[in-house]
Parts: sequence; structure tokens; C-alpha cells
Amino acid sequence: MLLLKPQLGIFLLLSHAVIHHLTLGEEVFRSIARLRVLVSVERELIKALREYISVSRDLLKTGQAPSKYPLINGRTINIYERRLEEVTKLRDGAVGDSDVHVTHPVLAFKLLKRYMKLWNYLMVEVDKDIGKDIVAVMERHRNFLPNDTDFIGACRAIARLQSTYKISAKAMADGALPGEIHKDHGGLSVDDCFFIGQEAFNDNDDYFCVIWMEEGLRRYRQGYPIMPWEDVKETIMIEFQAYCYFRAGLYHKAVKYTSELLALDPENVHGLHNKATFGEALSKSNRTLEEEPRYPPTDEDERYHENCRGEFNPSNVVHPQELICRYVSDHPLIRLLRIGEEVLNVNPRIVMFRRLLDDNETNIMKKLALPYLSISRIVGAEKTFGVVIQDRVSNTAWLSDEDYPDTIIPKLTKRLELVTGLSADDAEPYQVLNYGIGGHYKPHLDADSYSTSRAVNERVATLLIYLSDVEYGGGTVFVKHGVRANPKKGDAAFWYNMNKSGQIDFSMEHGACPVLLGEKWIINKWFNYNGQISHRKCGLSSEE
Ligand code: PD2
Ligand code: ZN
Repeated sequence: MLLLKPQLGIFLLLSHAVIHHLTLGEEVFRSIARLRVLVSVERELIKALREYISVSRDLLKTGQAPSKYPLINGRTINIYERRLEEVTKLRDGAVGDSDVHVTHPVLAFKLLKRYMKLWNYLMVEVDKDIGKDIVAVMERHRNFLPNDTDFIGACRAIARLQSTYKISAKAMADGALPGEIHKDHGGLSVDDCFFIGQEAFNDNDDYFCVIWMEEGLRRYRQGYPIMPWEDVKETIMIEFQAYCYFRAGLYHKAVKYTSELLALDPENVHGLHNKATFGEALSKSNRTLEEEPRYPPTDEDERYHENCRGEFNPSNVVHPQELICRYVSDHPLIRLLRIGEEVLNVNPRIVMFRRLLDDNETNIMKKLALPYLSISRIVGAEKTFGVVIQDRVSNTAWLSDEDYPDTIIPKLTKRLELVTGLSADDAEPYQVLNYGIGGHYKPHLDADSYSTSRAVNERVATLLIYLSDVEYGGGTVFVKHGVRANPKKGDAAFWYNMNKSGQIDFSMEHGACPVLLGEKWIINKWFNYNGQISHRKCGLSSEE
């Protein structure tokens, strides 16, 4: 057994040893709308901390602290002051109090980290009497506060965004993202990089472990700060770096970096032990440097990522002349709305309805859904309900016509029937989704992929309405057809998941690309097979 492991284990334990404000398994990182609450709560916390520092300083001056108040002393007050300075610099600086704190992945990560490493700690550390306001704010919002699952989720989201959009650790750490306007937020500190790498290590993701440790080391050597309250050192970053190289089978590098560690700290017990272990693995492997595994490893989701980046194989567009658009004017009730229908793919047909909802209608739908958002689950094998997975990072609310008879919903349902030609009598309620940090949904079929039988009343067609623009990312991609629908507030993508003879069309696998910048809201309206028998005519061949 490697000596390094227990040491890493202890380190992880320390770094995550914060009080857990349980969000009842809700995981706020899975919804930008829910994260937004943290921004306003932090405003209250900053005010309360400023007050705490000021009162504490007075108590120190008058000699009442620490004799009467043992938790208040010059050292901790200096640290709190430094922490306060960090937060206010960010919130009073270029970014200010704006929404970017939740719609930018680096800033959202930093927001969560502040809760994990600052506010949660303060809650235990402060004098409960003098700091009663801090405690009261935390208590009041208890159910909305993040826990370590959120922090882990945010770390994973950063890695996911990097894989999909090919963003280096340096660019991500600098906050230099494609399409970004708000660049002026200081980027990530050395310890931020360390924590992201450490999470990749926990997740057995050696590639991201290495690149984030390397970025942490690069920044450290360039003089970027390590927050004084974080127990992150150059040697521990090299230790992780070498260990992850070893785990990935790159023994030459594992040995090289362990030697570097020992050059800095010749007595390092883990370094000494690992040098022997890694060296032995290297000599047994008989591999030359060139023969070591390909690095970075191949990505099984490459097709999905390519499509998300807008890289398509042009031969997929078979009939470009058929990619037409028209006004939907088949019925007097919708003629005046001037809804456009644009063909994105001819066969199978995938279309985009333009301006299906106006601004006001999209806002109303979001407002109705907001109080009911809860963690998204997927239907599992055998139709077991309620599995929470990494492949889907969002929050869901269901809205039905019956529950909202006096809202715009019934009118909307009529409109959807008219543009699709389908009946909503046999359809699911509206499923409203709000995506979280790097929120995505990996390629899947909307019709139940566990069954090809018509006995189950499958989702024959999907109408996916975008309730928001997305600054960057968040497209809906059809991986087998190389098609991407780009989110635009009020527009809606429409396609069939089954062919006319009722067979599931496995080519309609589609996914939601990770949201890099901005916020994504959608509605799914799923039409069921049985109710469409008289609305969607059979084809002449079984394939149709
Ligand atoms: O949000 C999307 O773009 C998306 C894409 C694919 C949503 C779903 N599927 C879904 O909720 O099924
Ligand atoms: Zn889907």
C-alpha cells in the first residue's frame, strides 16, 4: 500500500470538515435560480461580519476581550478582516452585486467556496453573543445553504465545461471564457485550483487532477496568493500531481515530480516512500516515456462535445435546399402571432418554432415554476422513478392545465396543439427546467429506451420551449444527425421520438449541452403516442 494514500485521506477530511447545512438532498448547485438566493444572503452576512469586527475591535481596546470573550482575539479578527476584504473587493469591484455571481461558472464556484470555507466556519467560530446576527442569518436560510455536495458539484461542472468547450485550466482559472464579457474578477486563487484538482482526485479523474495541480503550482510560482486560512502548500500540490500521474500509469512523470518534491523537502516521508514505489512500478513496466498511455485519455462523449461546440460533419446536411422556413398560418388563432417554423433537419424532421411564446409569457411560466423547483430526477429502468444522476444537472417543476386554469397555461396548450398538429389531451404536464452550474443533460432518448413495445404509451413527440437566452452553451444537440438547436427565449424545438408505425426512433438521441455562461430555462411538453393516433397519420412503409 502506498503511504501517500492515508495522508491524502487525512487532508481531504480536513479540507471538507465543515458543518453541513443540509439542503435536504436538494443540492443548490443544480439550479441557478436557487443559487441566486445565496447572493442576497451573502449581502446580509457581509453586513453582520462588518459589525462583528467593529464590536470586537472595541472590546479588544477596552480590554474586555479576550478576558470576558475568549473567542475574540487580535489574530482571528485580523483573519476575519482579511476575509471580509476579499469578499467586498469582489462584490464592490467590477463584478459588483450583479447576477454574474451565479451565471459565471468561476464566480459561482467562488460563491459556493465562500459558503463552505468562510461563512460556515464563521458560524461555529464566532462568539455567539457578539456574532448573533451572523448566526441568525445562517439559521434563517438554513434550508437554502450549500453543503459539500454543492461544492463537489461545482468542481465537477468546471471539469465538464473544460472537456466540452476545450478550455484549458489556465483559461478557466483566469476566467477567460469564450463569449465572456465580465473578465475583471481576479480569477481563481492557488487554493481554488488545488480544491478543483483534489475533487478530480477523489473522482478518480487523473487528468483533471494533474492539470489543476499544475495550474495551482503555476499560479503559486507566479506569486498568486494562497488564502492564509487555507492549509495548501506547494509540496502537497506536487504530491497530488505525482500521485495522479502514477495512477494514470505515467510512471516517468510520477518519479520526476516526486524527485522535485524531495528536492524541496528532502525529509518528506511520503515523497521518500513514493519515490521507491513509483520507481519500482517504472522499472517493472519496461515502458519508455513515449510508450506511456495516451494523455489526455480519449473522451467517449466526443461526438456530443463536438456538436455542443458547433463542430459538425457537413455531409450530415443532405438537402440544404430543404432547410426552409415559413410562417405558421394554418389556423386563424395563430396566424396573427407570426410564429416562424424553421427546418433544422429534413429526415428525421427537426424543426424550430420561432417566437412561439412572447417575453411576457416566458416570464410568467418561470414565475409559476420557481417556487416548485426541486432536484431533477430521471425515470430509471423498469420505470422506477426518482434517480438523481450526474448526467442531468438541473431542477424541475411540473405545471398542469388543471392546476392553473386561470393562467396563460390553457391558452398556451391550445397554441401548442395548433402548431404541432397534435393533441394535448394525451400529453404530460409542462415540465419546467432550470439548469445549474455547467448544467447539462447527456444524450438520451425521450421515449423510454428500456422498451420498444407500443404497449407503453411512449413520448411520441417533444416540444422543447426555451424560456431564456443563454450567453454561451446550452444548445440541444442531436448527436446522430449533427444538429444543434440554439436556445433563444420564446423559441421551441420540435421532433418525433417514434416513427409513424410506432417504433422508437433510436437515431433521435439528443442531449442538452453544458451551460457555460448565463442561465438556461426550458419547458418540455411531451405528447404521448396513444392520443395522437388520429392526429398523426400512418406512413406507407414501416420505417416511416
Ligand atoms: O434542455 C435541453 O436542451 C434538453 C435537451 C434534451 C432537455 C432534454 N433533453 C430533456 O429534458 O429531456
Ligand atoms: Zn430529452
